[in-house]
Amino acid sequence: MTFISSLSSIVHMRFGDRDDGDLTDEATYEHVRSLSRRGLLRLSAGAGLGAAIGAAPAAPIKASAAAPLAAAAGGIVKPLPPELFIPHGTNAETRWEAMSGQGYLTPVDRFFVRNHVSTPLIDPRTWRLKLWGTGLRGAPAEDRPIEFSYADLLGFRSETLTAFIECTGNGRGFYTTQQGQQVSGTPWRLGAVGVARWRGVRLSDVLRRAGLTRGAVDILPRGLDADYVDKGENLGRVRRPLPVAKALKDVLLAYEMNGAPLPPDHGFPVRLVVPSWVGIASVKWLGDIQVADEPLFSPWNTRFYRLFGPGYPQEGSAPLTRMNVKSAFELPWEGTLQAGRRHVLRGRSWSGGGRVWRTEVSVDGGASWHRARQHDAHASTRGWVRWEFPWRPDKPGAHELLARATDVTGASQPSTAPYNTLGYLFGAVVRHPVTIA
Ligand SMILES: Nc1nc2c(c(=O)[nH]1)N[C@H]1C(S)=C(S)[C@@H](COP(=O)(O)O)O[C@H]1N2
Ligand SMILES: [Mo]
Repeated sequence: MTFISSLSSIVHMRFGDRDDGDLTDEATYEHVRSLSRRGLLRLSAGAGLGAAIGAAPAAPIKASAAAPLAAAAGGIVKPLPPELFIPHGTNAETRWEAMSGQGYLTPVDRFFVRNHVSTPLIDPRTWRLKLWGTGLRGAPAEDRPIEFSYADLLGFRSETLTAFIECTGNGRGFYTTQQGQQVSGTPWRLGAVGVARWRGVRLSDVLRRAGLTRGAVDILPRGLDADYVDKGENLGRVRRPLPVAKALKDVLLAYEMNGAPLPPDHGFPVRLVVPSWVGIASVKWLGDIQVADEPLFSPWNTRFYRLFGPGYPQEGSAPLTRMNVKSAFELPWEGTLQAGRRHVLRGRSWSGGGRVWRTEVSVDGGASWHRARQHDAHASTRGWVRWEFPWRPDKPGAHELLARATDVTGASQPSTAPYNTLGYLFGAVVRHPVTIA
């Protein structure tokens, strides 16, 4: 096999073939894209590998508004009772104590919502998923796309996947409260994450049905929510490029969440679920997907969702892909525990790097660590694990509880997170304050 044909076959690897070492981390993401920028993938098509590359250049993305029925007044449709959520503007954060006593999955009534704008209300009878671009046979133009109705998608073989979706800024508030650093963005604690059982259609099946070519490199899924205006600048609709390698590996076009149709706030009628990756990749209210034989760009992989700041290039790091390791206690923030009584501290740990291997707890500020008893040994590698640790506090006063997980790759949680101006990927051990009374 030549280098070029092996590259092409890796890019087109089947769903679930391999879990690691493929072209889906940051370094290789940039590598493949820069190779293709130099025309190598185009060359591979020219060399008779069976690719059909359209001659037309990719059309520029128009920042036009979609036409949903309406948008939810107040931005989010579902109730946001204060005992379940912490409000953050157009977003709502899950309170971790609301996960106490729950099963493995995050129920929809307490699943966090991250909306750039407002939840659009979409009629599934008129909704169409539109695919277009130079990475499809015949290079259909944006105004003459290949279309699938909601019923069409329900007619494909279905797939079920249990996976977390986590905002890249989850934990961002701790850059400031724990490390004294100023960062911009929503100051989430650890509640911008949830695990659900998603059912839908493999994106790979739909891409193939639409005529995916071997020359396709990137796709650009775009939401039907209104244009996002950032400090007076209209950036158009939410859209974030995704390498074809990841799109074919384990990405779902989801129409169900925890056994019921996707709720409006989580992307009805159809959203992407991009397991283990930054939440922004899981585009909600999917309207169209551009498929291209060249790298694609949008503000969501150029000015956002890269690391910026001292130690990073001017244009930022490579676009972020996998989430890092984190742990959270199912306890109120600044809650109270009774002294002289046995408590069972419970929590959950997860990682975009794969299954969490072990979680340790410290009740003395990090001086000593003890292994927590872990459940869900057979849970999805794309979900989380639950754990518990019995503790009998005796000294009344202020305390900090620490939890630290290690995933199968050996990645663990440091005591400080490296700074970046947008406050992404806070993976340090969080010092959870409690009062012993
Ligand atoms: N169309 C669209 N898709 C989107 C977003 C959005 O605002 N619009 N937010 C993204 C971000 S930043 C995250 S973290 C996840 C959140 O998914 P959830 O609201 O279902 O929890 O959706 C992603 N998909
Ligand atoms: Mo996010």
